[in-house]
Amino acid sequence: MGSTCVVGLQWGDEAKGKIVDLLCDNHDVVVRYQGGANAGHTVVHEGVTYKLSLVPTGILRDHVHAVIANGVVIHPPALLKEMDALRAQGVKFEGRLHISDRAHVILPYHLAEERLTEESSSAADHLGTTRRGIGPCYKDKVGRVHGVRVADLYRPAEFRERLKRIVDYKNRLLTAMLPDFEPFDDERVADEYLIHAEQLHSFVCDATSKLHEAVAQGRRLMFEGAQGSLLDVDHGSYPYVTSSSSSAVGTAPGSGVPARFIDRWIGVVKAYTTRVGGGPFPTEQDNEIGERIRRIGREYGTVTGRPRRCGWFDAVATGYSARVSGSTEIAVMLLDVLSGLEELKVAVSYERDGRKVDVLPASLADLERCRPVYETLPGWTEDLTAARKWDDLPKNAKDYVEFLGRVVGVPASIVSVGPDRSQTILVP
Ligand code: 2SA
Ligand code: MG
Repeated sequence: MGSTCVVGLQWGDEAKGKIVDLLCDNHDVVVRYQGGANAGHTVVHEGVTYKLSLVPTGILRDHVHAVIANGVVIHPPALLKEMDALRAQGVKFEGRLHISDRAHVILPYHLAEERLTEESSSAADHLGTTRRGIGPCYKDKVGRVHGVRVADLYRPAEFRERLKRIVDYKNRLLTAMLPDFEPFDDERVADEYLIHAEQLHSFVCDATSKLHEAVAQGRRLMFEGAQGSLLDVDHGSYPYVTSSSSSAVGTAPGSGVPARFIDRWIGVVKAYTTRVGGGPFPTEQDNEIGERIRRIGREYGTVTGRPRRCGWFDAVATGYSARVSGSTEIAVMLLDVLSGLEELKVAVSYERDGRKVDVLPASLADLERCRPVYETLPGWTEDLTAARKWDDLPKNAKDYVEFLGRVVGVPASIVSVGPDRSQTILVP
């Protein structure tokens, strides 16, 4: 058996963490390859709830090595805080957590820059980000001149000197643009980050080489996506996306491990759709159906607490992202949330200006004009949370799952009816 990739096929929060945790039984290394502390994974493991953000889910299993690879952007205070919280819950990382020296570092001015675009600019330009400095850090990475990588923190003299120039540049920009901006003191920032660097030192390594060694030794890797494929900077609903390759295409650039080593590509979907933040959402139900889903599914952002927008399953958007992410199977999560709805709708195509549309259009304006064309399926009244095998599910629930597989284009292999490991059904 080879390596696996687990990504969300919608706009994030598909409960990927549960699937990753389950599959840890058969994997040796779990790799985060993109995103940063904007991610929020809630995992219930042996009855205990863990909140993970930057640290890969695999950390909860003693036999698993957890790698924060080069494609991730790291905010050291956020990472250290998360590590402290996990330590307090009894998780031990020594020798198991590996942080890439090529990963980029989020600095305090990135958070200020995000305030600039999310608060001070015209409301029409607000994206509804998590304000964790993700976009500005990736911008500096691609822009090259101001990018700071983890390795840079271990050359203190050069780091101080370079930070002075960067902070001077950012201060001038931010003073001009942001009302009541307090300029940063580069020496203080450097002092603070050098202490963080010291605390993280024993975990920092050449993660790319470590992963290559693991592959050569026949270890099984699992790539854990954060956010969802429709938030991918290249393939998602741009510009309402995150700044990384959050679909499965990001595994290779984000880790240095070629995609040919991965043979199982799991696309995780919710039985409905949610989205947090701005942007088009054709099947959104801004009504009592959406409220019901939000209430029963507890659909609030794990990082920001924002209520998530809720709606019907969108097979146009999800079929598209399954193709982009090369999904070989889908895992259908939170099926139990739909119990009690008389009928269920699934968008099977869109209609724009009287014409049928089967793919996600590139232009935001076009996507905003798309109206979903629904197919209606009968619901079920039974509570599903006690179901443990396929035949425990009512017929209409089985038909719904099979229908999703058909319209997305890859079969459903796993169904989840609750957060616990035991609430997982393998589709025969
Ligand atoms: P950012 O902060 O630059 O990545 O925001 C850009 C868009 O990406 C969305 N985004 C997310 N969507 C769903 N879940 C995410 N993680 C948290 C969670 C979010 C939270 O698990 O609930 O707590 O609010 C996540 N991270 C980024 C974001 O909403 C923007 O639309
Ligand atoms: Mg989440």
